[in-house]
Amino acid sequence: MRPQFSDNRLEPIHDKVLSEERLSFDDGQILYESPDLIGVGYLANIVRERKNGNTAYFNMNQHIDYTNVCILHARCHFCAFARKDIETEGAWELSVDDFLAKAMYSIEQGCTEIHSVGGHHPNLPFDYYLRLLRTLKEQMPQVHLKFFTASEIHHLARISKLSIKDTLEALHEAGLDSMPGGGAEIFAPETRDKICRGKISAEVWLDIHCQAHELGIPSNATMLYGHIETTEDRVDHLIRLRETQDKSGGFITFIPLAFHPENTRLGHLPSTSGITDLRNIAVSRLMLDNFPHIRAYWIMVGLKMAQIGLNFGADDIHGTVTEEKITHMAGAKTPQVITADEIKRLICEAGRVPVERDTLYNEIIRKGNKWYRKAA
Ligand code: V47
Repeated sequence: MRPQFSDNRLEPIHDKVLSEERLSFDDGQILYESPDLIGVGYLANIVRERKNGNTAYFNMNQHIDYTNVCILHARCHFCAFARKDIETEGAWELSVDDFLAKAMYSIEQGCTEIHSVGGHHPNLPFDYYLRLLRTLKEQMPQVHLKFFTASEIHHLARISKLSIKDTLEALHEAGLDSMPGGGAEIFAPETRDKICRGKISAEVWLDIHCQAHELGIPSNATMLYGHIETTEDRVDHLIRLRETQDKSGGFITFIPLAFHPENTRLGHLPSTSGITDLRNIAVSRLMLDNFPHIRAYWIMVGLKMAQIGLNFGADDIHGTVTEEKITHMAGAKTPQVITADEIKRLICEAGRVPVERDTLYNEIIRKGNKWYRKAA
């Protein structure tokens, strides 16, 4: 039975979704502007269930940010995390030993992934990053290390005086398993320039991910929404990611990131609404036809919205986290940790089937304190 859309511009998009035809830039604009959010969510859910059935994924992970000292601290207007130097209030740098101690604690709690990003530190030598990865891999070889945004990789290439490819290869060899999707912000050059002048361009961000994919390092992608970007900027961002994925194929998950204004230089802007959050989840599911997974990142959209997001295109709710800085320093009211049982309860209540995954979406099986990856 065909649904009744209150916005008839969704009719031809519905036909395309049913016949698995790629959506155009104009379709993306309509999806962002349509007053029929339920209709947009219905369409996204078709793609979500086609790709991932009734499953909703989560993982047991820990965020450990090695430093927030950042040479770009004055450039990124959306950031409440960065500090000028270690003397500034709220700044930190973790030694390899401190990092290891935090990671060990998480591993004892059953985490399968460490997610780590940091500022572009002016003095930490390249060797610090290699030692960090090597030490963790030695101590916890079964744990997946998802480290360093493309922007950090660019910084590391600069301080090591290596090419991007050689930098990635050295990090991979030291233990890097995949890269998170941060640093993408918004690709459209005029808007990007206004919110983070001097940060790597869209072209460089995309090229670094392509090079990582060629070396067998998969990655995620993000888009920061809810600041000064236009709907054209959002559609442009999604299409650039889709085109890159056509070429390189190494993106795993797309994570729309809801801007949190508190303590940032964009603090006059309002927080995103539930409608905007759900729409970004749904439109990304529809436009990114070649991305296997879309995440409702509960840290940023809240647990309640993430739960609803599972019926608006998302098939993943992120993980247990333990300690999160980037969003909480910008005023997030969500908790910093949630138990696996609570995640499972929320997923079941949303009518989905919870599956614990590792970073690459292999199912995790647990027996007592032990876990292993289910053979495909
Ligand atoms: O690049 C910074 C964003 C990103 C704010 O790949 C902010 O699995 C909202 O990318 N309000 C880093 N967002 C986080 C990130 C991420 C998170 C979870 C999972 C993964 C993954 C990646 O956070 C930054 C920037 O776009 N950000 N400040 C803020 N005030």
